[in-house]
Amino acid sequence: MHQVTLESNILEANEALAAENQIFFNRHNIFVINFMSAPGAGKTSVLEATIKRIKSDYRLGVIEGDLMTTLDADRIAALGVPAYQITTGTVCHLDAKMVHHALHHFKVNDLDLLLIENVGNLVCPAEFNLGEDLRVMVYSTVEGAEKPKKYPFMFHESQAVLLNKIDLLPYSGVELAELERNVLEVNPEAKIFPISCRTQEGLDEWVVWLRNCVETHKQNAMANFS
Ligand SMILES: Nc1nc2c(ncn2[C@@H]2O[C@H](COP(=O)(O)OP(=O)(O)OP(=O)(O)O)[C@@H](O)[C@H]2O)c(=O)[nH]1
Ligand SMILES: [Zn+2]
Ligand SMILES: [Zn+2]
Repeated sequence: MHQVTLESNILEANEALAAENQIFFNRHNIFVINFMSAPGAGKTSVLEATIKRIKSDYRLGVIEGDLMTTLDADRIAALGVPAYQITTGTVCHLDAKMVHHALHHFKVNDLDLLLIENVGNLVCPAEFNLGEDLRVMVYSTVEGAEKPKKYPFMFHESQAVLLNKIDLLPYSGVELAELERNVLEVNPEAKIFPISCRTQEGLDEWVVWLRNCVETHKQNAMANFS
């Protein structure tokens, strides 16, 4: 019982800070994406593939969340994009306060898009709002077609679900159509992209959709402003 109360207090406090982040992002015209997945599903690989496709059109910044190392931020910095690594120690998700602090390490007036890679964890990152505009889940198809039913929350909370590593499908016995059905059962609104960061299949389609989201958001923001 105590634990439940404590958790709801933590989540409430986080919501308040996330709302502040959102106001800040809107004021600075920064579109923010929160990438979530279980460990190793391919978040950093998706970021690399996405950045290569959009970096000439948008001014990018990346926040990396990890328990220990700066390995992921090093991979992003190698692409010439400003990257800041939050090392959470034992905390298995990012929260709004950590993102707020990380923002001090960026020139926020020079950002169009902020890409956030959450800590690899299939459960609690989806509970912590960061003030983002878009939530994207990366799922490694080889983990099984049934996982959306067993771990529904992150699938439910994401606007886009990237079904990664489809190059491995022939070896895994997982049926893509069944996996897609299960994602849609949990989240009928989800936009699903089967992709492979190894072969690059499906990534162009994902980036077309992403660009469209960003442009729609910009137009809505301008309409509200005028
Ligand atoms: N075969 C195959 N391997 C992939 C694909 N995408 C990523 N990988 C591999 O999967 C492993 C994990 O990829 P990452 O991009 O580091 O995954 P991540 O979600 O960022 O991992 P964490 O940050 O540790 O949670 C790496 O060895 C990648 O090379 C893919 O589409 N196909
Ligand atoms: Zn990563
Ligand atoms: Zn956690």
